[in-house]
Amino acid sequence: MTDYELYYWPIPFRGQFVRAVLAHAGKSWSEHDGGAIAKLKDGPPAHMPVPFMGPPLLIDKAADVALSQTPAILIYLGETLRLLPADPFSRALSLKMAADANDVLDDITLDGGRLMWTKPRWKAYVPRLAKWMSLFEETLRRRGVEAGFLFGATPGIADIVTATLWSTMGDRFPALQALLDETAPLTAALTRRVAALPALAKLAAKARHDYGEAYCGGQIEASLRKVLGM
Ligand SMILES: N[C@@H](CCC(=O)N[C@@H](CS)C(=O)NCC(=O)O)C(=O)O
Repeated sequence: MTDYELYYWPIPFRGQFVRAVLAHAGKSWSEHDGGAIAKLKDGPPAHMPVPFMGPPLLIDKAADVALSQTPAILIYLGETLRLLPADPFSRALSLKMAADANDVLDDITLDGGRLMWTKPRWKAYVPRLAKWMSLFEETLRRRGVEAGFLFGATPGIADIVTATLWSTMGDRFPALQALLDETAPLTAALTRRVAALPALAKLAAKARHDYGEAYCGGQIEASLRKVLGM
């Protein structure tokens, strides 16, 4: 009997934010395979635990509630697992950072593979990816995050999401890790600190074991690997 049920593809992409928060909080969850996700997603809304277009979808069994939309799930977990700061502005800033991280994933997949990466398209995009990195960096700089975490003495949703975004990407694509190290050193350092926390390091090792090199999956990942010369 697990605490949660997660519907997400067997890849370390958007749903990895949710896995990371659950792992960090010491919660247990079970996952459904691709067939079950497709059946639910393509079935009638009346049969859905929550009306949703795309996974992740999380069911909190004890509370008997279900949510989709990654930032909504993250904020719900932040509230219920006490991983959000106390003051309203910092809470909203945590949501803003989760939404930014989710937007980066839309960007790097060209909105879920509506188009494929080509060399010219990637070349034109790299400054925007570097800009995303420098936006995280500026937030960290303004908050003076040199050794600790974004909103206090312990990691919260914003730290976990930031670290999961950049560590998963950097681990799969060394060229993008190099871009992060060069463009956003505070962010790279926070990412290393948070990703090294035992529960998150264990989750990353599990992702490597379960999903191999996979990142966002599908043809869009193949095109990303191609433009990165991999
Ligand atoms: N805005 C949604 C996007 C969800 C989404 O795009 N999910 C992808 C996987 S990363 C999917 O499989 N979508 C299928 C679809 O939209 O039909 C979120 O933040 O959760």
